[in-house]
Amino acid sequence: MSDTEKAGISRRGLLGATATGAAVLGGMGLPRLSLMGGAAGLATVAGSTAARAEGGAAIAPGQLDEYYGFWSSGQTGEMRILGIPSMRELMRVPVFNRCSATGWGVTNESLRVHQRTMTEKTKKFLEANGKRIHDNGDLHHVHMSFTDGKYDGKYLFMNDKANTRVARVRADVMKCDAILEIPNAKAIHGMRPQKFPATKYVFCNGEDEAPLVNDGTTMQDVSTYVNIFTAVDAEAMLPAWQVMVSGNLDNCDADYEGKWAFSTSYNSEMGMTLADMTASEMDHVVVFNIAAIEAAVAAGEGQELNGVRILDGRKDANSNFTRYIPIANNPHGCNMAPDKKHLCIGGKLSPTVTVLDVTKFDALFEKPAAEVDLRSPVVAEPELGLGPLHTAFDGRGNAYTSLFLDSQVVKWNIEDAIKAYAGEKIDPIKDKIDVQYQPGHLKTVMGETSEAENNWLVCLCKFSKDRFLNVGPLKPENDQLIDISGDKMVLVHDGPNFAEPHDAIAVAASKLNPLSAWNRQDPMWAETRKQAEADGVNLDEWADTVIRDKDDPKKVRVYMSSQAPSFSLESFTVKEGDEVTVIVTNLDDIDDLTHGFTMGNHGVAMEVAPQATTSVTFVAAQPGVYWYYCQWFCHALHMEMRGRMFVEPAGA
Ligand code: K7E
Ligand code: CUA
Ligand code: CA
Repeated sequence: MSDTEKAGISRRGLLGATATGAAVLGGMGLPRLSLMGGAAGLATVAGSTAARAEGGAAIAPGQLDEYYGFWSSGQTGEMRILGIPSMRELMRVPVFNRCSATGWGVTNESLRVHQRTMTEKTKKFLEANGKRIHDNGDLHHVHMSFTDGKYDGKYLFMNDKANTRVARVRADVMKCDAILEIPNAKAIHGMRPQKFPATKYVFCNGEDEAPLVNDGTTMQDVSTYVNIFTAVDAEAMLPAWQVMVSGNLDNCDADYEGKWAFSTSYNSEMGMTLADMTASEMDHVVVFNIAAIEAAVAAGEGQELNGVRILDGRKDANSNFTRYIPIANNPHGCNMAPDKKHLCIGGKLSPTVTVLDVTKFDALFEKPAAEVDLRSPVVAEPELGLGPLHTAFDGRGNAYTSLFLDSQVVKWNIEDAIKAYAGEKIDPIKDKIDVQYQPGHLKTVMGETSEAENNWLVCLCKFSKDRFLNVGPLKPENDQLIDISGDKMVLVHDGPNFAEPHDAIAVAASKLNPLSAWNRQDPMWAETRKQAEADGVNLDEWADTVIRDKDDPKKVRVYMSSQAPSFSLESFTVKEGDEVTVIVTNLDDIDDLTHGFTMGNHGVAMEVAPQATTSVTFVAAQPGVYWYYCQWFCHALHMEMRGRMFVEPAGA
């Protein structure tokens, strides 16, 4: 029963309550819900009944959300932070994309992060191409690091399907500090941190298959194609080991004992066309045996390719690294329940979710694969509706599965599904709710940890169609907020969102404590500080030095400080064609006092947050006067925070 029901008032009734009613509820331990925000806070939702019903979870101005929502953004390539339950967008964190506001993808600090890569070959390639990076990404999944099955507030990890990469965001500053291009694999899709005992590995699924040695010699021979599962060392952000598998890898998750990782595979057929990929009756879930893999890696088994040890876990190899559990054709979601026991596999083409008891996986490895009943861990397979994709969980034993084709979320009970599978006459389905429209991932609060809560469900709908004002042929997605505190699910908010959040997590605000100003010694600009030291410049003081490199006279370094409302340099002079590096340290340490540096007509702009040192390198264009300015509103005299770059003719 929900708190509001306990109070004898239905949520919908509550939504229609007057400010007086709201004030009463404000004393009922629900101070953060909008409806209790008092008259002023209700201004935006006090329209029609419909508007009230759907604006129900807004938070009054000035009130903070209870949860951080970390959203992926698909092909936009960034991570987004939303507040839950208000669904207000709080921040965008550029990761795989080029960001005009912050300079991500152009600043030297971001380029160093972008260029962090495994192979010497790639490094050389990047160096040879100067600033060339992939500045697009397809970021489907974002997950936080764990300690003991719980979010530890340290890192967020995310995948880039487009360029086979994994990135890490530091939760103390909410900036990306590592991007790893994974060798040997193709198209990292499913990605999950190890839950227990802590996130030592980030498990990464390779979705597309390719020749293991992909040098163009066997392109047409699909028998040389393999799929690769990668464990990335979460701290070093380098590949720890890889396993070759049969069939592609879609979504993955990990258990609560640190023994297994598991991945769904929709193409066990290893087909190249749609017809081929859907030809079989059954696909599979691959179970990875971490201890067996680690032992083999330590013993130097397998082969080393591009600096990573690869083991053969394909079906024919009959190894103890993997088991292939048959699942109805083309499964998708792979979600471990907070009960630490049950793994739920979304059927996608099949109307079922297959429930696997992970405590039964040990038995699969006790004998060779051919001698065990690979379906023996299946404890339930409820028929839930059409197009089951992903499953989320509350802390009461309930599961919530998105039904893509039915445009619904179905709430069902895991234990009841197990009883029904065992033959008892019991309907595991508890409720269904229409969503708008075609849901993919859905998320409960901390439902991917052992601390699942029972209040909110966010459903990420792939289509919004008629839910918002028409903005042209390209429509927003629709992230819907559903109240799951009662027996019935209640839709409380529509949240339009830009392309294309696949996944999200909700984390209690108490788990995080981000900084309000940078630490001057932050590793992000360690290299820049080292260069400054070599140049005899103290970045902790007002710096206004222009240095021409002794060894490479085409290179100029311009050291500046910022303090509202001025830069330390009102002008500086360079020559046409010079490679100019501007280094700005923001000496302001007041909360929220971010400056910026934009160089006119050079395609250069960057954020300089409190106490940050950021730098950007560009080539001085044709002779003339160029204005630079602070583009981040910082002061009443912010417009006046500007200066000139004089570019002299090259020969002068
Ligand atoms: Cu969109 Cu997680 Cu890439 Cu399902 S995946 S919907
Ligand atoms: Cu400094 Cu605007
Ligand atoms: Ca298939």
